[in-house]
Amino acid sequence: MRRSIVSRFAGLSATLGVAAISLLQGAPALAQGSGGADSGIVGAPVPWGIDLQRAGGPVKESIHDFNQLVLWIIVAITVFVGALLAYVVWRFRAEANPVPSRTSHHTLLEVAWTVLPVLILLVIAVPSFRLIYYQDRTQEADLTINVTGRQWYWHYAYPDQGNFAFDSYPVQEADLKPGQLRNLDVDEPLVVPVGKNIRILTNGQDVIHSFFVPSLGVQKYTIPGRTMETWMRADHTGTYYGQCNQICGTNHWFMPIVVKAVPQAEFDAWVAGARQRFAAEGGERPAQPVATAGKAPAAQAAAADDGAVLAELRR
Ligand SMILES: [Cu+2]
Repeated sequence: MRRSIVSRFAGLSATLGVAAISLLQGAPALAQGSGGADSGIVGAPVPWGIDLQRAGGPVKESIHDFNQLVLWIIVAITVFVGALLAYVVWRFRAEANPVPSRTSHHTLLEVAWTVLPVLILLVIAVPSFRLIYYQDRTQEADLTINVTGRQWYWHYAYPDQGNFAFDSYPVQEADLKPGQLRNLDVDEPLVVPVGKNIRILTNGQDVIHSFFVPSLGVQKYTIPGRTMETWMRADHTGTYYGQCNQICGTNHWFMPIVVKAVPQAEFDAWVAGARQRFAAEGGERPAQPVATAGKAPAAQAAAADDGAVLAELRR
């Protein structure tokens, strides 16, 4: 009995240590990449990063707040239980307490340790539900973007800006330019105006994918035959990275997401250029043969076929 209490205490000390470390690294800047003054925020994972990614908009800020609340509740509980265990180990050790009490019930205590956790759960539940509904959709959308998950790339459409559409593929490692992130940067990022509420409508073409950009606090499944809604807003210019985070097949890794938040004027200029560029390309581009090389023979063959057909059509 004594040994088991000691080992439980040891386990708890370890838990406390982890909690203390989490607190020490509370400064969000530690866990994030930080862009220069020109590039704005960079929302991306960094080596040895702990904590959530830095918030680029209001949804992620709310997630941070909720995370802080829960963290402090966990810390308080851990400290309380740890202190209680330490006291019991010391106070009721065999030397100090040779004749153990045979008490097995204590009504007041039992009610307390039932009611108190219920109250704590209520304190967590209320802001949790509020956050879920806040993330769910925006009342006032400034523009809508349709996001389609496909095996294995993203397809974006801008119905409010002339309904142009394009595909987004990752940049191959050999083609990375300085500052670009391996397995995260793409050839055609999703460009959005800063400070605007963007309604995201997701759809899947083949299997379930998931549109996930952690620094903007957005995650939504893309399900075939079903349109789902969410929203995001970037309050700071910058580049926000994400990935498909639903295991969707061989090239699941092949679906990074880049959201570039730019000032309205820059967005308008991009839209004007993009409408021409993607209209000329019919909104679709052949899958890049190099992209699928050595990954999935079937996909590679299909991509090569599509590419050949489209290349033929263009001649
Ligand atoms: Cu996917």
